[in-house]
Amino acid sequence: MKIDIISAVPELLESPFEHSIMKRAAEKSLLHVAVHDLRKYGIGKHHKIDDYQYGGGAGMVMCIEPILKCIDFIVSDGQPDEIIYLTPDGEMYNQHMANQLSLKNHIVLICGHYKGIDERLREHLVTKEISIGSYVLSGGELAAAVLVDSIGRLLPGVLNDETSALFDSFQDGMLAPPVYTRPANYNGWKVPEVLLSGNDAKIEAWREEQALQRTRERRPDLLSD
Ligand code: 6GU
Repeated sequence: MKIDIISAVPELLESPFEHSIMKRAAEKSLLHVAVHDLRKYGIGKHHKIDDYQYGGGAGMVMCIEPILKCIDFIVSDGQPDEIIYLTPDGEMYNQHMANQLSLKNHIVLICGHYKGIDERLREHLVTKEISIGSYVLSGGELAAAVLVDSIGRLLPGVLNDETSALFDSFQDGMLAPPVYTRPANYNGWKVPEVLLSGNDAKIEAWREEQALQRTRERRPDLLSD
């Protein structure tokens, strides 16, 4: 899979994919992430990428041309399946969307800044608009990192059995059960007895019950979906 990210602050995306699971995905050539510096496609000698908004009001708007030029460059390497604009007024991101996007071959992420991008790009270019939560970020870069990580770990071959995405919270519509490691008793803080019992069926039943209870308490919305 290839993910192109268009950013006015590419420095923000220098490290997130260079460690741990994302690093392994790149090394195995399962995921290729390319970050494009929007300013390279800026207008005039100052490489302008934003301008005042028509009708007045505070805040700059990202111009059409630099983004289209960057897209032209990306498309020369093949037509993407989706061009996604990251914006607080987009569709709320969730595991289902991550699963769907992980099935695509090539997606482009456009990181918004300031007041956002010219609306005409949203009408004519963008195929999906995504928000990662009900709060405002200074730019779409951290949201892009969230998408890349959540999608990348779903690609076949990225995770091994131990880290299998099948056991993630949300993947079966439930939160994950609590987990424990040694020692079994830390100054009186004890691991639940059942986990030490060696009875696989009992342990599995306990985990299911805990996952259900945790989901009921913390995210009842997941159960009603
Ligand atoms: Cl995708 N972008 C920005 N700037 N803020 C956000 C967001 C995205 N999702 C939630 N807040």
